[in-house]
Amino acid sequence: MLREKLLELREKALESVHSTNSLKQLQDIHVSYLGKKGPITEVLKGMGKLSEEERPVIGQLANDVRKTIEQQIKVRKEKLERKLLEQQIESEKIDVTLPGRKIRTGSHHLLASVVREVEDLFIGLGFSVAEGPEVEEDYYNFEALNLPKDHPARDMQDSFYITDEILLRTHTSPMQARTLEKHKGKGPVRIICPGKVYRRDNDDATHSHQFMQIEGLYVDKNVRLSDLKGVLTVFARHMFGEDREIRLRPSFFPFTEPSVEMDISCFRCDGHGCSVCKGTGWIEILGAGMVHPNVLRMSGFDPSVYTGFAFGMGPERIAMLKYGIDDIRLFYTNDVRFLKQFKQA
Ligand code: 2NL
Repeated sequence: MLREKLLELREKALESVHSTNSLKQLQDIHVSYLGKKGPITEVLKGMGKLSEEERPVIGQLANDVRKTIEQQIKVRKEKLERKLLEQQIESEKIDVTLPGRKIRTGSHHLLASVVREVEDLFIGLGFSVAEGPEVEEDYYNFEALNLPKDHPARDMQDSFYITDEILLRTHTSPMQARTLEKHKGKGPVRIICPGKVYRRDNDDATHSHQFMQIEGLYVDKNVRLSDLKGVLTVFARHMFGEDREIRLRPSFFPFTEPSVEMDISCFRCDGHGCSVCKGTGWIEILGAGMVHPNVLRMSGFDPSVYTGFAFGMGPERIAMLKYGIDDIRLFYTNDVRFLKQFKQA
């Protein structure tokens, strides 16, 4: 009777042990068969009723059953643990032969590169870079540049005013006026002023309410228009090729007298006439002139002792010509498809 019970227990226990795939379940099986309140303990309790001869036989059997179950649980446990480890190793496997992920690097904006290129050239000629506020006083933006309050050019340059006396600068010239003032009437002054400027304008392919300007200024004794021509020729050839010729046409700016507009011979057709130069062989690049005596005087320089030249250009225009860009808004809308075409090596 007890013998059959033990054999049946063994069979049932081993069957559960071999059919489970979970360590937790295996632990439960261990507790339920071999624990203090388990069926084998129960059998052993009933041994008192057995005869002298039967007792050691059943006792031996009970121990064997217990040992067999224990041993099979151990075997099963090791097998399950090994399987689990193998699964983990498989799932954590990495393929060391996969190519790495490409690191995408940023680059300078095309406008920044053009400004840098112009700066570097003028630094090489002995100029310093001067930068200043974009929110400017009316005095430096207009008054000090020979544009008095009733000057018609002030209406032409529709500006962003903040108060009656404060505005967003409409050109970088106020920085040049400030620098002249600081030198207290003593030359030489050789500066280049790059920066953002603002005008009230409706944006389209060729206009922007915010754009960049680079202005240059050279004030000293004996500075002549021929010096301006020489410097601008070096500039034109550096930016657009060694074969360039320049041409100065008379023009007007309130802050220079005389004033000129500079053209370069077309870099695409070498002056023969094409779509870039609209058949003229020449391309307009910048405005310039000899600093107006009134500007020198207002900034503390004696115009009978000092003379100077100044010029101003738009880096957007330079970049658009050089790289065939047809819409100024491309500079400000940060489309990477546009920007990445001008990545420097
Ligand atoms: C243009 C023309 C120009 C200047 C800027 C200047 C500055 C001082 C004194 C005299 Cl402090 N002149 N700047 C002179 C001539 C032309 O810019 O078309 N810019 C895009």
